Amino acid sequence: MASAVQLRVGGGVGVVVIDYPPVNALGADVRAGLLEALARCREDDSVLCVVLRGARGSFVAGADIREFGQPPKPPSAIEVFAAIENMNKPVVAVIEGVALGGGLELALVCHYRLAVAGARLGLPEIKLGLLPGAGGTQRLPRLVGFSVAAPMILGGEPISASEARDIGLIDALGEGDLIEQAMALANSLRSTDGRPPSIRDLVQHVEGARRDLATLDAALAALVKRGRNRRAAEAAAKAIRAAATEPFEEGLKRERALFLDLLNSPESKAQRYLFFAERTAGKVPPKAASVGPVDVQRAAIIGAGTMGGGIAMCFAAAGIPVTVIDRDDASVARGLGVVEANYRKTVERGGLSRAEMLARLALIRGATSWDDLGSADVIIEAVFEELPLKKEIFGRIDKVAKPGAVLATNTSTLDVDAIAAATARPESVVGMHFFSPAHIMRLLEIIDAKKTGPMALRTALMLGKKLGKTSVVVGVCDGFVGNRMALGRGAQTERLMQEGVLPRDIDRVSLAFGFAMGPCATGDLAGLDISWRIRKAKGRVAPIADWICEQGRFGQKTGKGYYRYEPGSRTPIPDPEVESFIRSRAKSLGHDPGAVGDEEIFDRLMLPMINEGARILEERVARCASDIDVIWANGYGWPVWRGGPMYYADQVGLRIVRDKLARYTAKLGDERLKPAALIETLVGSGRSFADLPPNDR
Ligand code: 3H9
Repeated sequence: MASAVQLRVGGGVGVVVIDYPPVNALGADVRAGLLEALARCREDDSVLCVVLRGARGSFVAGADIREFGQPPKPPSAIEVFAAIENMNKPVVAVIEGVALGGGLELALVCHYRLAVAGARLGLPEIKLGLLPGAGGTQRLPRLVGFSVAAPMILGGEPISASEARDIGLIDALGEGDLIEQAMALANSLRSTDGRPPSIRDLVQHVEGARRDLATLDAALAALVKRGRNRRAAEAAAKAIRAAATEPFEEGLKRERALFLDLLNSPESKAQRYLFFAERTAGKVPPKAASVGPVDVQRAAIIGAGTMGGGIAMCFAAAGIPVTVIDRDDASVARGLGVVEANYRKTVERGGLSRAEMLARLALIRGATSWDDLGSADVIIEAVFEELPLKKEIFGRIDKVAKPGAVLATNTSTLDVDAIAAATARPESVVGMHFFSPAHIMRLLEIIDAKKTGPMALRTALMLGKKLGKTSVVVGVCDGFVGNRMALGRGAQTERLMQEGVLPRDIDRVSLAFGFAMGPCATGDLAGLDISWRIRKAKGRVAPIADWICEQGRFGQKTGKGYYRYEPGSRTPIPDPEVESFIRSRAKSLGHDPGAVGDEEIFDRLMLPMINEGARILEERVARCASDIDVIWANGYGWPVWRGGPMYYADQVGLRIVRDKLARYTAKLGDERLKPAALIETLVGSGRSFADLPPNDR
């Protein structure tokens, strides 16, 4: 038998163990091994019951994603699953760790399911631009009902073992001797005709859904609307509907056809690319490979503003006690008040239990005294974006922090080398650039400054993982990767407005591409005064953006920015005051408002980002193109089903990118649009960004 699956027979039970590192995915060897093990169990009269489990404390993480796009290798998952479902002896899935995607589908063809506390169960295929392709869309609704199954399939979020028990996805929570418990379960639930029960035969939920298809359709339509990859969401909804309207076998066929269509879609390819890109980005770089991270038992944050509070919430969610320090009691109280209000809103929405809120609040303490810093293993500075202030703060931190503590700055643009130089221990200083709102946004840019030591870097990476972030290590430059590229786009946004293009047109073109928000609405959300302050400090001028700030229009927080907002609403409404200013300014500069078409707007927003990304690679600020894509997909609303800006450029073709950049350089006389040397080199050698090996930063 293939070593990916082991069978142990004894005491009336056949224990089948899937052992296929790293995550027991259902690769070809696993599928073949399962068929063989089942055949042996079927023939062996001493086996009364089969237990299926995963090695190394985890069940199965799904299909082997690395096999997608390769010629299919028999046996198929469908074939193996049918063999399990039709087995003449009960098969019990014992779930530890994760049962995801094809892993949960495997558990659904078993006759009984048992999961231990801490296990996570779900169908995350939608996050890869797919739908469950081995019966998940047909069996899950039959087992737990359509109203529970549909959000699990279209949302892709896994649930806990106790939630799974509550909705009837598993038969029991496992504890103690799991094999014995599995056997007892199979015996106690044995059906009267002696044949093990199959989910495919359950009719109650199907009949219910058929009686009220309008409700199902409305629920599916609402979920599709929320889907990021519309094509995958629509396909998943169709498959779920088929579970209600078609016989089981027909539903399976429908699901399969929809799955195969998605598998070949450019959207899913892009999302699968991002899946592996995120894992590559999270790897410990060689520089930090030989050291262990600091064991972070206690954290401190300096600055109780929006960022500081959000970061504190990340620590509390990870169970790490954190002290938030600000200059006076009022600032601390204000900051912690915002944190508490955020939690309350989440509790009201059902996103957190009251008990969990209280537990998290108990982990966050406010203080005004710097003495508290002495016990922290990591200190994160999150004060205003002003270099002299940050340097002064690091000088003070240096005096009170314990030896070996990691000192992190949350700067989004400033020179981490200069900040580190304010201390006598620059090797302990690292950048940890969280994105706002910090407790929600997944991206963490970790800035590996010139003197950042391996321990500080390793700790930042470990913390990123603990805090549930997607981390990317980058080097020092103005704005690091994300903001530096956004700055390139920002310059063109400003320039387009000077030529009479309205914020709503810029945003419309961005939304049509798939961005969750356009750059103008994003600016309004983030607060326009922040970049105004940075521009003034750096002596930069942006006539339209500056005028908007001079009118006191700082975005949503003042009820107006590029747009206006009704009280209590976040919906941007085009504002005639701004639009007439833009139009008249354009005319005074000799431009014809309305002359720039959508294609040019799109190119001028997109190409500067790609060009800047190429320069970032040239300068080794980022390790590889896919790291840049991870940053944009996780921190800047880039549509995941388009992979990321560098991936997108490769799909368009670098020659086209280069030629367009050259054309806009000539037209606009803007040197920043001149094709980066790296793009010229790659075009010259017929290569793409993806062909570049990771550099050794
Ligand atoms: C599916 O099932 C389709 C079916 O409906 C139809 C057909 C049956 N395949 O994330 P980590 C690798 S679609 C291959 O760093 P963690 C990953 O690349 C699938 N490889 O660890 C990495 O490799 P490396 C539906 C996989 O502990 C290593 O495992 N399932 C797969 O933070 C460790 O990964 C999913 O979408 C895979 N399925 O998290 C689940 N999964 O070390 C996707 C992981 O070489 N996976 N790898 O870089 C996950 O969510 C997380 O990886 C998991 C572990 C929670 C499992």
